[in-house]
Amino acid sequence: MGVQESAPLDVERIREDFPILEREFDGNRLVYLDNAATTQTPNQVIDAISDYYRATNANVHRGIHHLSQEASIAYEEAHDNVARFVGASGEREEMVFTKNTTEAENLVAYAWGLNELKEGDEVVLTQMEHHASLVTWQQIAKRTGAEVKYIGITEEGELDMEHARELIGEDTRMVSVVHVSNALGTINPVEELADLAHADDSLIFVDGAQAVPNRPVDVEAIDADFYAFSGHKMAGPTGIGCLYGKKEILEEMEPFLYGGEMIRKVTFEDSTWNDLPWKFEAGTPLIAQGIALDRAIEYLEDVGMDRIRAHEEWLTEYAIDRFEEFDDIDLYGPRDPEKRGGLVGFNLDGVHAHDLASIMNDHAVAIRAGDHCTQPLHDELGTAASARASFYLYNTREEVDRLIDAIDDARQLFA
Ligand code: 7TS
Repeated sequence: MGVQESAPLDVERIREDFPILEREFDGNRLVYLDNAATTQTPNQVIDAISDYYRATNANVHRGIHHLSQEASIAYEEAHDNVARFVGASGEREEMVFTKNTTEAENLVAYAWGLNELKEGDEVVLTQMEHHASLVTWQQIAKRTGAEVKYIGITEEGELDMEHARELIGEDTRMVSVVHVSNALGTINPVEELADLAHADDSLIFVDGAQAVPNRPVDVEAIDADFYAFSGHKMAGPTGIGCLYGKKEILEEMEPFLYGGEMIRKVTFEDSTWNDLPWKFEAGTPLIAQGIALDRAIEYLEDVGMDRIRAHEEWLTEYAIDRFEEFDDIDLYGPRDPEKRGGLVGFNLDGVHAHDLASIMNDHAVAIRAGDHCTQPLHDELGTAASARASFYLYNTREEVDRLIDAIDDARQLFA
């Protein structure tokens, strides 16, 4: 196979931090391969949440008492740390906390798109966009008269860059692309797409929900204008997402939500806005979640993002090799593990993906089946649904074998 046989990570040690992985169902140890939907949470992050409520809980920005000061410092510093984690040198001013990636997409679509787009303008997406991006830009385009165009994909499941060069032109105002596809696993050439966008004075929004959790990401090296991701897909809690935006663009943008915390001066007639990023964080923000996400990032950095990436490649290579033993399995996305993230979408001939996931569940193997919020992509692939196994730093090759055994069981049942 041309790869090392031992895991790049000390998985046994890592698994001690994730108590949920010890769960058993009908005597079978859980095999959790649904990490692209949400990842599990280590004790360190669970403790950060309970420690916060036990010792620090207070509202931020507004109190002068000890607890509020402590909570404010921890919450504000979380922005700096998350910004640094993805290479944003503007620190907190360039890092807005949102509810999730979806809200980050909507923030930009409403606050920038609704004000800036007009008839004749074009928004260029890819055919592999998650609905979070696709539906959002589609609806904002309808409201503004702008047109949405989609970069096609090749047989191999990669972006058709020739098509991208044709589509991105002088009418393009926004290019919104997924960094790593949640359905195909494809890693897209976002640096090249950023160059294409900027050559035509367009902005670029990169959806990094499946990229930031498992590889080093540098938003400045990509030259992304906006970059979004979700805490719950990177060992953090639910309820927090992150929007990186270049400071000069965020400064020019109107707010997305109005209310307390995001204002500087309010009269009965008008209001002015707070500094970045608070201008985009109306109301009581995601305090516990932000602090816990900071702890998740520290956890991932301690393990090492390069090593997490290597581990996923090591698992994906093995999974693809195992899948390729069978000619009744259709695999989606590029075969080369260096061109894809740690997830594998597939279908087993003659078995609906939902039935497959249900048989997997009988083996305590958790995978996802469906359209993975990429319905138009599945139409292009000619299938209503696919099954998907997705890996994280605590998964093992033995778990991939359990997946393959469970598929074999499905094969026997449906034969
Ligand atoms: N973008 C991509 C590429 C995603 O994979 C997801 C979630 C989102 C955006 C939205 O993230 P959220 O945190 O706002 O929900 N993807 C999936 C998935 O593949 N299965 O469940 C959620």
